[in-house]
Amino acid sequence: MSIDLPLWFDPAKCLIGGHWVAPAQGGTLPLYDPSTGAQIGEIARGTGDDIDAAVSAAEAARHGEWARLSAAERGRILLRLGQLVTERVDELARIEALDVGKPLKQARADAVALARYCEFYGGAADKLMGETIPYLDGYTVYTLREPHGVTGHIVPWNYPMQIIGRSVGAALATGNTCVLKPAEDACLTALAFADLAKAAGLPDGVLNVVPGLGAEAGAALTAHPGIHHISFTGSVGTGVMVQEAAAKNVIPVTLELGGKSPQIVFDDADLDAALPFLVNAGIQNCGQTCSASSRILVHRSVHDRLLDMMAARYAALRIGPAMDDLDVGPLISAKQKGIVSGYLDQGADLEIAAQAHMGALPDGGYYVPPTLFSGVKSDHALAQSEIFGPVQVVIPFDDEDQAVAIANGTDYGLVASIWSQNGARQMRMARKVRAGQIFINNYGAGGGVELPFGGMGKSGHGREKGFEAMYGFTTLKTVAAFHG
Ligand code: TXE
Repeated sequence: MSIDLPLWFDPAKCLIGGHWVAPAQGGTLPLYDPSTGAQIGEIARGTGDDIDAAVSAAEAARHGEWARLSAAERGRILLRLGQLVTERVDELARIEALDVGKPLKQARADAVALARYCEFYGGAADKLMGETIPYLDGYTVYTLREPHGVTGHIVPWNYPMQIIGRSVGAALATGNTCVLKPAEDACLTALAFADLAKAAGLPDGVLNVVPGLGAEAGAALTAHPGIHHISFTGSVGTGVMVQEAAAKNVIPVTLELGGKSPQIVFDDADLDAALPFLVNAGIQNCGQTCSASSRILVHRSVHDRLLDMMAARYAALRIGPAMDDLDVGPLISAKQKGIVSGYLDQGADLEIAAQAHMGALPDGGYYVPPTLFSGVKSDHALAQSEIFGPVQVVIPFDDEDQAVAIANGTDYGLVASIWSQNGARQMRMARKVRAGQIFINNYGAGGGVELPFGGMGKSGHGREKGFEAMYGFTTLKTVAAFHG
């Protein structure tokens, strides 16, 4: 049992106050390779004791050297970190592919995005400004944007590097210190990143990482009275618990809770241009993407034609171990395979328009067949629930109003796309569809780190990415000076 990678850090340790330490209670958790189901190592099982130590270290660090650095100096550290990530992109991609099971190319894109977050927030660190406010005669009034203090970051397993980049990157740029709790199913790149941050010159204690179970380390972090802000990406159920814990300490919380995102295809759409986006947005990372497009809403007049086109693309999908770098890898875990298989069973009464061919796969791997259902009523469980697997449903509509009603007819509102050549329709739909990001004649826009991202409804609240995230990681102070 060994990790077949040259790791330059010990995954059974936490990083606290700049030191690699074994968890206080000495626990470990098994590390599985999703591509084979084999146990390949052990990771640290941090608990409340380690969270206490990490929060204390972050509290001390926020009053130390970190507090005295100028915004430009903070930015330079992030830029150096971005450079170190760039130098290690291929190693980080291999670590992530092994840990998460995503095809190597997709893991590499995540590592490149992590470097971009460091660059973006490094460059933005000294560009966040307050305002002067015209007020009564004899006053000068201005606002200061100050860091919250110690920020908690609970990260899921689907895109560890991207989510750490957007969350920790923005928090550091604005002068906060961080305690990061990566997911028990995928924590290796969080540890790798923290080690690179140390090498980039981030002062000890500014970024602490405690791997562990959600119910142990995660719950201890969210309830900790020493935390001043919490940022969470994960399921709605856990998000509610995180928000309840934050409410008890009266601290702000940013929640990103996934979605049931539609792509809406009108009869005047360029179907050839849309096709790769329609399918890729459903199967990327084996469908385990918060902004996955799991609903394809299509105008009835082009429904059958589009279905045939999508079915041909599904038939060509290649599935296999992460390191084979095909189109689709395994799911993250046996638990996730159970969840997705349960949804496939619920679709037993539906028409399967396409199902990818599985071929010969390692026995213990967590594979499920990418599946496209058609003739799905919009109130069916498969059209309502976040499946978080490579499963898409196609739903026909007759006019714009009906498309809007179906698009907005779930609890979620994360992203949506509109495929149409009609400019006025694009604008109307962009206004009417409930989602934090709307794409017109594309899906995802390449995932730009610059683009504010977050949900409406049960997809969560607060915005990550771009400059907008920096407002969320600061608190505003108004200074009113009377000078006569
Ligand atoms: O999520 P959890 P799970 C959705 C997706 C998936 C489902 C279950 O639908 O099928 O959630 O996945 C930590 N206090 N998404 O069980 O439990 C946990 O350790 C504090 C959507 O993995 O939400 C991990 O770090 N933290 C999503 C993180 O929360 C706790 C990404 C996510 O785990 C905790 C992942 C607790 N009590 C899943 N319990 C997205 N928005 O992209 C768990 N955690």
